[in-house]
Amino acid sequence: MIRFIHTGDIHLGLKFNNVSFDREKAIARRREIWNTFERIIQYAKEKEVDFLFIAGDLFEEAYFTIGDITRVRDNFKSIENVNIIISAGNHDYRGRKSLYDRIQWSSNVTIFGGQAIGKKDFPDLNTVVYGYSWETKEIYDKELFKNFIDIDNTKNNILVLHGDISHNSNYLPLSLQELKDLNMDYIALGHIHKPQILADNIAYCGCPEPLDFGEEGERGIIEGTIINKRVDIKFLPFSRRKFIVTEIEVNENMNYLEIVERIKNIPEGNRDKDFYRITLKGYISRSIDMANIIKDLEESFYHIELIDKTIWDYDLESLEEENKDNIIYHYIRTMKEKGLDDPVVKRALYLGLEVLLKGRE
Ligand SMILES: [Mn+2]
Repeated sequence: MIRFIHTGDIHLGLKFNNVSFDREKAIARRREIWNTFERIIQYAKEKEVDFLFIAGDLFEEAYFTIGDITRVRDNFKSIENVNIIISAGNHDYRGRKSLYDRIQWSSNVTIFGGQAIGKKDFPDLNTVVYGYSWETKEIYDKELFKNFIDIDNTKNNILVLHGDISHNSNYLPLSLQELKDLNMDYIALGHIHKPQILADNIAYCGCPEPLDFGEEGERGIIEGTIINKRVDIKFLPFSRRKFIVTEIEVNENMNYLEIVERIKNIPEGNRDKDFYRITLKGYISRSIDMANIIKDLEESFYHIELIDKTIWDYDLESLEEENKDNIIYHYIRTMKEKGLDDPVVKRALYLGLEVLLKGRE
């Protein structure tokens, strides 16, 4: 039996320059990614796994320093009983001046090269691990498996690879069928940040920490075992924070406090920790001060972005009364005849009124 952890797409060192949260949170997020990486290392030690597979994009080449890579090395060195296997990806590609080659690694670390698929034998564990590191930022068509030699089926065979399961990609296009045809016991993939188990023995682990609002949902690592050539994997949530994008419906009968409470009681996630982007929809009383709502909520959430898509509610009877001589009256009458029970008509009426009333002012 062998035990492993599969991770990748950690993006250590990322600076978060183009995100919607502020500088302070960006700096904190950068530190959190380091902490999560170090939690993975600790977890691998506690669980006494045989292998830690890192399927590329361990770090951000553009922002990484020799000090940073030294910190990575020291982490790896601290779990010398765990075999660490790295296939570099597009963000940490192993080019001529790669940081991977500027440091002395402990003997438990294997970093694959980029000419062809490499192979490392672990006879004590009856396991062979295959891998391949990117040497450039993009790979169009590599025909990686063209000359792939038959594997030894008496051993556990594992492939660690960073690539894109897609017909047309600049990021090492792969097909699920060609991967299946390799007859590996497990294929640990990286590149896609959303965790996806593609077959019993093929998975993207996803990033352990989500990087922005495009990366909603649970993030974590994959834990697995191979017993008598049968792989068993499970996804383990591991991220410190989540990104949550959702909508909340309000109505014209809700007062200020009720609206604030409705948002605070959002069922998804944990407002002390997670990043929220909430779109507010429905009709809202004209007396509600949206700017104040946002201020009040900022104190209750670690991070909240409120997108206001509400429609102002109007007192139709008094509007008709005040506008007996003009178009507003006729507009309300016409729409009422169409039937305000139809939500599309009601929405059209209220949006139209907003325009007409603004024009009048
Ligand atoms: Mn990638």
